[in-house]
Amino acid sequence: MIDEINKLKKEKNALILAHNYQLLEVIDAADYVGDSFYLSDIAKKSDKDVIVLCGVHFMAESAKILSPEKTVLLPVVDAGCPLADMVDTDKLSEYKAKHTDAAFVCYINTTAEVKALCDVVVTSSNALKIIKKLDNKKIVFLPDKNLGEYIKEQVPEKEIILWEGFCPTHKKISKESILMLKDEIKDLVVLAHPECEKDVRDISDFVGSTKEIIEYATNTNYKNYVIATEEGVIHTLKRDNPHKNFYAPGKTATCPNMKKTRIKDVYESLLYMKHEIKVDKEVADKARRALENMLLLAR
Ligand code: CIZ
Repeated sequence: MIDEINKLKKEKNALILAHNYQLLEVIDAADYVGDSFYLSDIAKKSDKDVIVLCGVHFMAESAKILSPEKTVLLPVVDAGCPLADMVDTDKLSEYKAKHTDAAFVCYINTTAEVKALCDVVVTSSNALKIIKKLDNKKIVFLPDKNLGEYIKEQVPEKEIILWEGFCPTHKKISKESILMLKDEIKDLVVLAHPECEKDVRDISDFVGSTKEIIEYATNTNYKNYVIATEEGVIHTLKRDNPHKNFYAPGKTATCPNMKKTRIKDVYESLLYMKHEIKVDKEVADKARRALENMLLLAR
């Protein structure tokens, strides 16, 4: 299938991008693997005509907004993100009317309509850096409450108003499952994603995005790590660091949406040019401004 995919890639002048949470069979077929910021940036800079984005809907949408001239394909049409669906645009407009002195900062895990209503988009890799650079003292951060709370702890000088959103997969990672592993395994280093609950973050040795977790585990010389984020990251870490041990905190850290894409979906996506992502022009133009602000401020 990889050979067929490579043939189609040449024929259609296409690039395959995969998120860190994808299945290993998809990661192995991808030209680039990373977080959504990295993937959007690669899509934007690429000279290919077609981008196959193996991830969830908001990621393909962000790539399309940043590269409107390209054809962006999402192999599985119903690969969504429950966190991205936790913002109602009417409620967001009410917040905007109420907090006119605030900068509206949204996580990349949002729909194009929500990005269009915000000043700047952030990812877990660059949220802290970008929020520190903003002139506004007051920030409305949406939708992930845990990531927002984590930033709030690092930037006490800002008044950060949080939304009540959460990632169901990260929410299921429990402090108890980590403590149990720590009891069993000596010198276990705990690496957690900021979308985890506060009690998990508080017992962690390092908190960071998927990219930062991968870099930390690869560039340090410990033997045993527990990875408190979606388990796809563990497969990549094991493949690239065969002499280290990586443990999952229990059996719950699997994002069902990220695991919908199989290698055969990537093949069919290229073969039938499905599913093409389209974004309304007016919404895309406004959302692009917020995404480009991210690219600018993250430098
Ligand atoms: O930014 C991303 O792609 C997400 C959703 C998480 C991360 O930390 O990479």
